[in-house]
Formats: sequence, structure tokens, C-alpha cells
Amino acid sequence: RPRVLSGIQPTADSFHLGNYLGAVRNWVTMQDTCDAYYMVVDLHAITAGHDAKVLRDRTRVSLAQLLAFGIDPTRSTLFIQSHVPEHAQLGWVLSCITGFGEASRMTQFKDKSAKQGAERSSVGLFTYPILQAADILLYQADAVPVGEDQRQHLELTRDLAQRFNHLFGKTFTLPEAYIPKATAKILDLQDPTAKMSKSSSSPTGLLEIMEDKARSAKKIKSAVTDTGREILFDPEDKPGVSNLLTIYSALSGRTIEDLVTAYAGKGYGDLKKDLAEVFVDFVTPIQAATREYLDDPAQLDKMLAIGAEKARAVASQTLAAVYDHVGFIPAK
Ligand code: AQP
Repeated sequence: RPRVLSGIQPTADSFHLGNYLGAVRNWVTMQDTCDAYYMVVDLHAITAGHDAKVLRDRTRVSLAQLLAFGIDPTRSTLFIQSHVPEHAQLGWVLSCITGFGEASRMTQFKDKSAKQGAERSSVGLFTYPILQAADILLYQADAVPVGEDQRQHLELTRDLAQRFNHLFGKTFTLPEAYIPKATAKILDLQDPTAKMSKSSSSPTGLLEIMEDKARSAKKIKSAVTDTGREILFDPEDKPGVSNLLTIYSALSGRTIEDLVTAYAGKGYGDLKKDLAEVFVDFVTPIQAATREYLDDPAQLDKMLAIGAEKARAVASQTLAAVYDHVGFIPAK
């Protein structure tokens, strides 16, 4: 069975719909066909300033949401990144074979550091994609289900794996990004030229899974749509309506063609009203299940201990091989 790995940051009180449709939905389906490793990446969550208590809470909420979405710890290995020290250890080794110029070309760093001010950005934010490469390569992952925004980081991961294999002998599997086109980039409801994002979307542009349902419905009903009146799928000229159709199709299982036919002659208001209902029906059981998982912290901790042990069994083997290949003498 191919091995898959992916992670998500505990940087908000709720995941947004882009996180689910772009990544986590595929994690759920891949559990059946793959040897799956999924983690909440808390080491990545401290790169841009944070509060310790908030991080602790968000890490638990993130895990509870993953379980509620259908990640099943008996079929996949679910764990917290900081429970496996090998991530940081391999991250260091990989940072020593990464060019400064190469790391400087990462567009996510450029965007995020531009917002914070380059002087104030942390070195951790800069080296984040190298730690992400370590996350993936430690597990010898064949495939990495992520959204479009992670494509460049995946390319860096492959380059580093290839470079390491070339310099020190075959050690790492070369991972492929798994980015199904239809939901690779869910757009901001208020600015459908930008991705829906935890850190940069305005509150009204972001559909959060855990937020008040009436509020979500209102956001959908006031989403920016395009000029003209026809409901057509045309991402170039009608990005707003096309984004709503993409979300509708993904949540309902109906094809875009089917929706376009069904809404012929109807208005944007009809589409939005129906989509709001579809969204509320989708999040209602997810919200309830998330709360149930949060109500049983002992059970969550037990599951995490098992996940960490399973993850470490793989990660420690890879790190031992890496240390040996680079010439570190093992501790006796
Ligand atoms: N808008 C999106 N459409 C499709 N996929 C998306 N992802 C994020 N936004 C979209 C995917 O969600 C996974 C987890 O993301 P992350 O926690 O690593 O955060 P991120 O990629 O940095 O995106 P966020 O959640 O919007 O946060 P910020 O605001 O920090 O950029 C990834 O697989 C990602 O591709």
C-alpha cells in the first residue's frame, strides 16, 4: 500500500472550508487505500508568534475536528508533530543541504513576511518549508495530499530528497504531491481572486467549520458574485459564482454540469440560499462530533499516545539511517 502523509496547523479555533475540501477530505478517503500518517503540526504553529494556552487549546480542537471529519485512528496514524522529536532533528540536517537562495524563493514566506515586515519575521518562518520536508521524508511518504498553495513546498521537498540521496546514498523516497484540481484552491468569499485563508481572509470571506451556523449562512448569502446574472462555471470571468459552484458540488456530490443545468434561469440568490443550507447540513454533525471528542480529553490523550508511538517507530528508523549516512557516530 502506498504511504501518505499530511499535516495541518493548529493556528485557528476552527479549520476553514478550504482546509477541508483542499486537504482533509482527501485524507479521509485515502485511509482506505493507503498507509496513512496525519498530524497536527504544532512546531509549525509557533513560527509567527503565538500564545501558549491558545496553542494548547487549538491543538486539541484541531485533533477533535480531524476525528469528526472521519480520520479514524484505527485505520491511520494520527499524532502531534512535537511528540516525535525526529522532525526537528531531520529538519536541522536538511537545512544544512538547503541553499539560502533556494529557501528565499518560497513564495509563502515572501507573502507572509511581507505582511509582518521582513525584519520582524522569524527565522522559523523562513525555514518552515525545510521542516515540512523533514515531516514528509521521515515517513518515506509516496504521496502528500495538500492544497495548491503547498505545491512549491512539495517541489522543495523532492529537490532536497534527491540532493540528499545523491550526496549520501539512497535514503529517501521521492514524494508526489496529490492535489486534485477541482478543490485545489477554495477562494475567499469576499475576494474570489485570493485563496480562503486562516491568516489573510477577512472574517466574512472565511467559512469556518465550527462557527455559528446562522453566521455562515449569512456569509454565503452575501458572498461576492460577478457581473451578469447567469449561473455558469467560468473561473476566469466569473470567479465568485464558480467558487460557489465548486463548493456546492464538493459538499453535495452533484457535478458542476448538473448544478449549472439545475440553476438555468434562476438567480444568484437562489444558488446562495441553497448552498447555505447544504453547508449548514454538512457542518451540523461535524460540530456535534467535535464537541463530543473535546468532552473526553482522556480518550484523546490515549489515542495520541498510540499515534505518537506508531509514528516514532517509522521516524526513528529513517533518522537513524540519515545520521549514519551523514557520518554521525551512534551513541553507545
Ligand atoms: N483555500 C484553500 N483551498 C484549498 N486548500 C487549502 N488549504 C489551505 N487553504 C486552502 C490546505 O489546507 C491544508 C492545511 O493548511 P495549513 O494548516 O498548513 O495552512 P495553510 O496552507 O497555510 O493555509 P491556511 O489554513 O489558510 O492558513 P494560512 O492563512 O496560514 O495560509 C494544506 O494542505 C493547505 O494546502
